[in-house]
Amino acid sequence: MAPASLIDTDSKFDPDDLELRDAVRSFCDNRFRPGVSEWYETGEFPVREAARELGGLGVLGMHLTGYGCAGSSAMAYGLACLELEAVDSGLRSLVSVQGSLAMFAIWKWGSEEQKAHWLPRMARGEAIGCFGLTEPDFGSNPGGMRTFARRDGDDWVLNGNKMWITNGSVADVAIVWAQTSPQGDASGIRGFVVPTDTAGFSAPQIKHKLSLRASVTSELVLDEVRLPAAAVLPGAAGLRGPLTCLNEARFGIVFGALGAARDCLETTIRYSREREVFGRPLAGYQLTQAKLADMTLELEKGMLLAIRLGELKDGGGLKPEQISLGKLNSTREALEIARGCRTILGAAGITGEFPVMRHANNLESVLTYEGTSEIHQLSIARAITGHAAFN
Ligand code: TGC
Ligand code: FAD
Repeated sequence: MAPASLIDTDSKFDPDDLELRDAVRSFCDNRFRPGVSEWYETGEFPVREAARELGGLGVLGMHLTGYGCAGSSAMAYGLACLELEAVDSGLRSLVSVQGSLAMFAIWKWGSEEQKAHWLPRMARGEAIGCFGLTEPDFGSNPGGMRTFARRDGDDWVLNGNKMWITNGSVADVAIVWAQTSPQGDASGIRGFVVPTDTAGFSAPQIKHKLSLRASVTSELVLDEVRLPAAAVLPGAAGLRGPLTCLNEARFGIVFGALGAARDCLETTIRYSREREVFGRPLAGYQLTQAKLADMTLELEKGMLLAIRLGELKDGGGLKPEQISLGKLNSTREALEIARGCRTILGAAGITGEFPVMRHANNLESVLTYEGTSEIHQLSIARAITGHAAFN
């Protein structure tokens, strides 16, 4: 069990949400924790099997309503993300991309046919989704995307490349964002539901990652991919379409990254009490205690911010710049905590025997995806100054 929070953050959650949190924690500890170090080392993660099991647990699209989704509170979704990421960021990524990006895009912007066709199977983990926004030359600035969808009669024909796409090569369906305006107006960006067995679609896996190794990351290649008129997401026009989905996944990361931090801290407190240096436990030295106290403080502060954002989201009033505060804080501080914990573990900290360096390496990706720290700083600063400094 995780150590109790010194400020009893559990008292801020509903009993039902805590019950769900405990169920996710226990499932992940039993099912995923034992194998995760090896999956990370080999870079082989059984996505399809894991998706079915996570579907059975009810966490895929859990905060959506209808179509086989649980309709949980935002807070419960955040807590589930926290427990998933306490095992590995790759596990939380799977759930984020499936539920908050691919399923949410269909749920929020899709037609009734698209929803009925994909969502129940995706909620059960029988169909896997991916979300293709980033391109090789357009990551932080997706508005410049070059993937193009042209009309041909009633059909759409897609050409282009997406990069760094989680679950791309194992997905059954890809949500692909493409420009439809020859002038490149941001308002021309549309979303397409692309079954991955469509001719012209391929998804080579990206190898040699040193972070998020228990997760599949791929390129998407779209070469004259012909889709019927019904493949477009009717509700989404402009950059607002994909960015609205990012809000959902970023919210999950606010809680999720703190799970990785908690796991590092728990491991390190245990280690420091057992490890003897100069004849007595490492935990008894003031320098170690200062580090542990500071890291505990950051984790508690991070939880308070996450809980406040959860309250705002459950109340229906969470704004993008508020999510940016949480995403920036949780990822930055979780990475600092992981690195601080690594120093306390000494040489043992660099091995896979402990989860700390794996979390630290994963958090480098988490710091970057779903908007880099710099993008979130700019988003916060735009809200407080009224000046947009992105370009
Ligand atoms: P900007 O002019 O600010 O906005 C264009 C339109 O979008 C609206 N908008 C938003 N809508 C909803 N939510 C948000 N967060 C929004 N931010 C902006 C805005 O109101 C406007 O709408 P309209 O109707 O007036 O046209 O756009 P910009 O081009 O200046 O860009 C803003 C910026 C830089 C913040 C945005 O491009 C951005 O967030 N960039 C970061 C890209 C990013 O995060 N990519 C993530 C890809 S997916 C991923 O990483 C998955 S990782 C796997 C995992 O989660 O585990
Ligand atoms: P760039 O945009 O090239 O940024 C490089 C550096 O420049 C960063 O430090 C950035 O902060 C900084 N920078 C950029 N603009 C500014 C500015 N205006 N002012 C100051 N500094 C700036 N994308 C998807 O669409 N779907 C996915 O499923 C997905 N999964 C991912 C999984 C992993 C493991 C990783 C690592 C990435 C994934 N991504 C995914 C891509 C991710 O969203 C992008 O990597 C991210 O948005 C940053 O884009 P970039 O890597 O092109 O960096």
